Amino acid sequence: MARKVLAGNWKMHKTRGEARAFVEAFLPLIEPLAADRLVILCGPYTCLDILSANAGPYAVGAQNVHWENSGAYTGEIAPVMLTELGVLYAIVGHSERRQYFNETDATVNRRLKAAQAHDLTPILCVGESEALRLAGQTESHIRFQLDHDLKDIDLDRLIVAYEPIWAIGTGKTCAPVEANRIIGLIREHVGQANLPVLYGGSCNPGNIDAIMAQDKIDGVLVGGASLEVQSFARIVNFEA
Ligand code: G2H
Repeated sequence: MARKVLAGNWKMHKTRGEARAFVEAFLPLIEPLAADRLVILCGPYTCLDILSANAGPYAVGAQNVHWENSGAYTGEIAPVMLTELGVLYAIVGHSERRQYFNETDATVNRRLKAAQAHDLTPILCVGESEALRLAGQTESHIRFQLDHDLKDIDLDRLIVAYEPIWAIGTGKTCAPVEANRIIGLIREHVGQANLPVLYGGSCNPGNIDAIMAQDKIDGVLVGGASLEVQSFARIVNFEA
């Protein structure tokens, strides 16, 4: 049976000291980790070495990755800079990158390719805005993103996260059955039966069991609720 993925996306939160304290308190709460689970902590770049030093019970992820290995790209991070720190995963195309930093499907595709070329498993985020959902364009928008983002991408080394933008950090969770339906469509459209597809958007200790009870959802990408130790430990230890 494929492992369930419980990924925390810390976004621009946590100093090095806070990351150290989190890991120290978190490890005893997830050990022994159920054999059917994979925990990934996606911290800010400045914390990745701290996360790697304690990795094992969990794996380390970054929140972005550039397509070049070096160059005049102020503020960006190269794949080799991440792999050197023991990073195994990289979130690509998060809606906050698309919305605030002009990330496009074309740049998302380049980042995905670079990640895979350096043995980083990308976690591609797709999802619709509230306006698109209200206009009945959820499915067509996601299909468009998948078609463009995944051009020439190895589908065997990929995780996709369905993150409806209207549910991100808003406290509005997508109903688990609806997330399940869209995730089924994503897997079908990509055409890869064993593609891990996660749900993301206001996931928390109160809704994790209902989300994970859905048959097509392989895991979760968690923002706010991954910042606090007890909260993320409860999510990781969801009741199957
Ligand atoms: C969606 C999610 C993590 P949150 O961005 O990727 O954040 O759980 O805070 O809605």
